[in-house]
Amino acid sequence: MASKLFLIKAAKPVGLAIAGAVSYQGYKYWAEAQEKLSLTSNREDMAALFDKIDKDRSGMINGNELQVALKSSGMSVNTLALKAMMYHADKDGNGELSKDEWLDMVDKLTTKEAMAVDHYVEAEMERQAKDKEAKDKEAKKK
Ligand SMILES: [Ca+2]
Ligand SMILES: [Ca+2]
Repeated sequence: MASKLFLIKAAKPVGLAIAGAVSYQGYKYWAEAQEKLSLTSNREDMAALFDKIDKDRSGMINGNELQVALKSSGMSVNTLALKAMMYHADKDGNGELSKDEWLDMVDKLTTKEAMAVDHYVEAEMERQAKDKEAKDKEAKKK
């Protein structure tokens, strides 16, 4: 928790830092959803899943549709979590997920690079926390 706060303080500008934090939270929820929704790297399956989640067949997945899909797979998300998820995946910012945005998100979750990025973020947070600890110790010595 402390390392997360530090990351927010360390990054500038503040608006971007908060966006980054929300996006990171969203990513965490997506990682959980990956298991629940059984997301795989099979694009055909994932395109079919998109159509299944898109209940009104608008060609877009909105927040409600995502929430219903998650709930029926046993993952209940609150409004904030849902917003973070949509925020993370909604590249053009129109508030809904197109099939391309959906497939990109699934790709990100199911490729090895995505896992590497996730580990990188965690490692970076840890490193910053340790840096701060070391600096605090150094400051006390003087
Ligand atoms: Ca829809
Ligand atoms: Ca969109």
